[in-house]
Amino acid sequence: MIVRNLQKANTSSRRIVSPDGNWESTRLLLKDDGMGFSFHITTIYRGADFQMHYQNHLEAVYCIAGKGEVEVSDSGKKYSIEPGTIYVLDKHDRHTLRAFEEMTMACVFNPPLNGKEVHNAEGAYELEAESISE
Ligand code: 9YT
Repeated sequence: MIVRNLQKANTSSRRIVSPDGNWESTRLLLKDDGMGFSFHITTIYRGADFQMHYQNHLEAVYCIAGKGEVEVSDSGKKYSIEPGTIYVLDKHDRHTLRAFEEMTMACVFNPPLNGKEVHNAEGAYELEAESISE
């Protein structure tokens, strides 16, 4: 069994702060854990407005707190995000995420992240990345 605690993980190398200033994410479960997915608690900072395109991953994002919207780039369709909303990028959808308030999200990635990933120029994570030490 694996048991971890978010408050403790927040003070470890599991907490990744995005260099673009839009988000931070504490990665509670990663590839090395062998579950076939990774699980993160992500904070999207208030005012963030950025595009992502997870070409190499599927992602599900559940909103725990805060308010925002996600816009699907191909269709221009916008969906409000509030506590209880889940959006699922089942088609590797290019999308823009906007935070009207700071948002707390639970994120699941398949395949799992290694640990240190931040977005590349296209808003994707590479499949190869450094893992974390603890
Ligand atoms: C919702 C989203 O994709 N935010 C970017 C950070 C990502 N969830 C992560 O790496 O944990």
